[in-house]
Amino acid sequence: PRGGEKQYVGFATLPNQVHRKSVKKGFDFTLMVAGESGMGKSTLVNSLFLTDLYKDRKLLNAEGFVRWTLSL
Ligand SMILES: Nc1nc2c(ncn2[C@@H]2O[C@H](COP(=O)(O)OP(=O)(O)O)[C@@H](O)[C@H]2O)c(=O)[nH]1
Ligand SMILES: [Mg+2]
Repeated sequence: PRGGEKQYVGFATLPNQVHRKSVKKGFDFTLMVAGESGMGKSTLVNSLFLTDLYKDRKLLNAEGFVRWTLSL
C-alpha cells in the first residue's frame, strides 16, 4: 500500500486485525477496583467510562440492611 494506508491482510498485521475487530465488535472484560469505602472507586470507574454505573442502585438504610440480611 501507499504510505499511510493501513494493511488489513496478512500474518504480519495480525495484531492490527485483532485490535480492529475488538473495537468494531466490542468485548467484555472484568475490572476489579479495591479499596476502603469513600476512597473514590465509583468516581474513578464513572470517570474512566464516562458513565454512571450505579445510577439506579438504591442504598438501604440500617433497618433495610437488617431485613435484607434476615431474608437470605
Ligand atoms: N478530592 C477528591 N474527592 C474525590 C475524588 N474521587 C472521589 N472523590 C469524592 O469522594 C467521595 C467518595 O467517592 P466514591 O467514588 O463514592 O468512593 P467509593 O466508596 O470508593 O466508591 C465522593 O464525595 C467523591 O466526590 C478525588 O479524586 N478527589
Ligand atoms: Mg462506591
